[in-house]
Amino acid sequence: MSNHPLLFSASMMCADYGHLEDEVRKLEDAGIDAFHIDIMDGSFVRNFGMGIHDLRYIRSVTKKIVECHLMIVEPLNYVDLFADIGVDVLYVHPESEFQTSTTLQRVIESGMMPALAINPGTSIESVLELFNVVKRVLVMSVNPGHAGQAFLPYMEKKIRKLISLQDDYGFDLFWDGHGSPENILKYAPLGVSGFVLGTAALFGKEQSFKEILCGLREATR
Ligand code: S6P
Ligand code: MG
Repeated sequence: MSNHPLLFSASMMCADYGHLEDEVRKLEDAGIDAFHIDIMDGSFVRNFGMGIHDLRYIRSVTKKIVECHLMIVEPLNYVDLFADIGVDVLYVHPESEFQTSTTLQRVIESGMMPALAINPGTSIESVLELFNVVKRVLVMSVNPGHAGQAFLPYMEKKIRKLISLQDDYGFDLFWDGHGSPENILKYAPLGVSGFVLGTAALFGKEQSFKEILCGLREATR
């Protein structure tokens, strides 16, 4: 488990696209740590998330960490593209191809941080060896593809198990899907290193980004 402060990443598919640069500035001003970009292909998941142009734009207006969560089939074909755009952290799904270890190797060679995102239905045992090569594991607590979904209660056992594996394998555990204040307050002290914030905590609220992030930092200190 890392000794770093808790990291918060903004799920930009939940942002106001009419004022994207404003959203980025306000999030930076509020102290966000990273921008989370969900890339979908309508095949691995039944939705289309953000596109390459959105990603390039956000990369061009911030110096903060930009992380891409690839929900696409055959991600190996696109690793170089994301490296060229200047992505810092690349999450790939082991369910999306046959040879995820090859893809992760390519991510390492391209200079990005190798990271693994795992679906709710994927067992820890089936991907355990990959934990040796990634720096982060993103546990999906909802099925991938959409924001605004409910937390799947059967994930609790898996999350606790992943927390206990962090030290042995040397990865940090991050959380994606319904990262609500309640879940953050419950699981951060147990050892989850970071949360992707979407509609459950950050976007579409009456409070400002700054009020929300300050409140979360205060409550998890
Ligand atoms: C979902 C995607 C996520 C969501 C985010 C939404 O497939 O990977 O990054 O955008 O989790 O958060 P929330 O709070 O609306 O569930
Ligand atoms: Mg995501």
